Amino acid sequence: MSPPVSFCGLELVHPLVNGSGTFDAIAARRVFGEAIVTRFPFAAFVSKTITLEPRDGNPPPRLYETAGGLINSIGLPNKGLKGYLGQDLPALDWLPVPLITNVMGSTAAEVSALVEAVDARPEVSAIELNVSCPNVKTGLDIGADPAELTKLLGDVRPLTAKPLVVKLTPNTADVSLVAQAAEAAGADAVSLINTLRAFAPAPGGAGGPWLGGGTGGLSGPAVRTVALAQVRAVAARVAIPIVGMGGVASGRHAQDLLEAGATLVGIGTESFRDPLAAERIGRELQEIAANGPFSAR
Ligand code: RRO
Repeated sequence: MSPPVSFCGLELVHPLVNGSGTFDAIAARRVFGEAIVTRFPFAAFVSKTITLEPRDGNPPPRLYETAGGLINSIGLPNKGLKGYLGQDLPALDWLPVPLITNVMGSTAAEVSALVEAVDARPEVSAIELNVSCPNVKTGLDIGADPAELTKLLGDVRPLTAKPLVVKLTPNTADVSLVAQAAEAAGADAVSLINTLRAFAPAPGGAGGPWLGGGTGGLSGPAVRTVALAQVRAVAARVAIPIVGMGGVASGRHAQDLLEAGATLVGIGTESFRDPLAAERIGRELQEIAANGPFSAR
């Protein structure tokens, strides 16, 4: 086992978590049964993003495979706050690790309502704020602009004493400035990277999009070095813990992010290929710890 990690007051048994939206614990329980309880691959479970109202998500196609990566345009399908609290939370009562609930809203009022409601639930150990959402007035992602994020956290931070993690977007001029704003406004941690904005052309030309939602977000091996650069830049500017993620498919990749300054490492796209990838990555991390930096290269 990798060493336990203290993260915003949570004692985690190792440093690997899932990236929001890349592992469905309720479906995993259905498919793997009791085995997923005893062999849960993550040290904390991060929920898919929830919104105030239910959403169907984007029209298909929602995925596009590209060289070394995956472009998604899922569009936040979820049961909404009421469905999450009433159906998903009870269906997750077997989780052997802390639950981090990821929320997103397009106004401060929406985010506040989500945070207040989730804060009231003892099953939730921490809240992750997905700020890759366009401001309805400016059209800019809230998380792309330090001033916007400062304003949002000014409203939301006082609403919860639970650890508040801000999931940063890489689609901004300087992610470290946004991270600094998050820290100054009271965030307990930041997580990065979300997906890189990308466009998948429809086959047959004519310049149209393949994805039903138009543009999408790129993840997977192609973004790993971008994640390393952004985590390093953020680590140089903030003292709060960082959850680093982006293209991690091996223990070596996870170790690289830890060395870049991350406290925890998120596994995302690799879990689509192998839902128990995090277990293997954890073993590889241990091997590196035991045998030194040139093992498992
Ligand atoms: O649901 C999505 O399409 C989605 C979200 Br909310 C996100 O934060 N990142 C992403 O790549 N896809």
